[in-house]
Amino acid sequence: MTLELISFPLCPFVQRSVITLLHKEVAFTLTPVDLAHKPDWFREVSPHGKVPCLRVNGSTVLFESHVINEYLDETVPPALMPEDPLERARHRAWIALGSDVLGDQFQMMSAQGEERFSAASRQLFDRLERLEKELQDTPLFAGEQFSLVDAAFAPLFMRMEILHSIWPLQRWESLERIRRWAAVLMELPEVAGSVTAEFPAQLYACLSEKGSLLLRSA
Ligand SMILES: N[C@@H](CCC(=O)N[C@@H](CS)C(=O)NCC(=O)O)C(=O)O
Repeated sequence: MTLELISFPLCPFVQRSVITLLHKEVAFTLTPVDLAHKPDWFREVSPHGKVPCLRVNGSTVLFESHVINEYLDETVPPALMPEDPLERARHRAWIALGSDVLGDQFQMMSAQGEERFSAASRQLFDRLERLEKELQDTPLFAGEQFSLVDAAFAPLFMRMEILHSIWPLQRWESLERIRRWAAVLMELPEVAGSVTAEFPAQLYACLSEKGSLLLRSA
């Protein structure tokens, strides 16, 4: 099986799939795309013009990070989704919430004005506080075993920690269980290795280019 992940270096949805591929120790290639100038071949393979896309065996192209990750999970051991259908559905639901929160985080990071920043950060932290209540006192979402929920939230947490180091976010500080979970995730080789050493500087440069309020307030 050949796996080509069509990617963009700063995309947290791509990172979810990179983490899953690294966790499963499966060989893959990365094809970066300039999202500001999408090439024709990319428009043809990606129905919604977004990354990640996974090209399997040089032909079939999958899109949507949760679909890609579930396909990888069904075809490459070890299984990272629970066997029990109800528990599996619960994991899918939290992964979907993680996608919404990534949207909030993007809005918060891109906001140039106080009003948009406050609305995005309020929604982000309200949702994270609900997640905090769901967590048990375990190192990872589902206990000791790594799951696709871990792969889904790790990119969000990595960005939160970088943002928090630039501009301390009080409500992030107070999410004790999430931050303990985040600390465990950041130590995992598949998470640490899912970005390059330049990632924090690239994120900073992107925020600066957007005129992010976060940097102006730092
Ligand atoms: N729901 C999608 C979201 C993917 C997404 O939003 N990707 C962004 C980059 S982080 C993208 O490709 N944006 C390009 C565009 O919207 O034109 C997933 O989970 O894969």
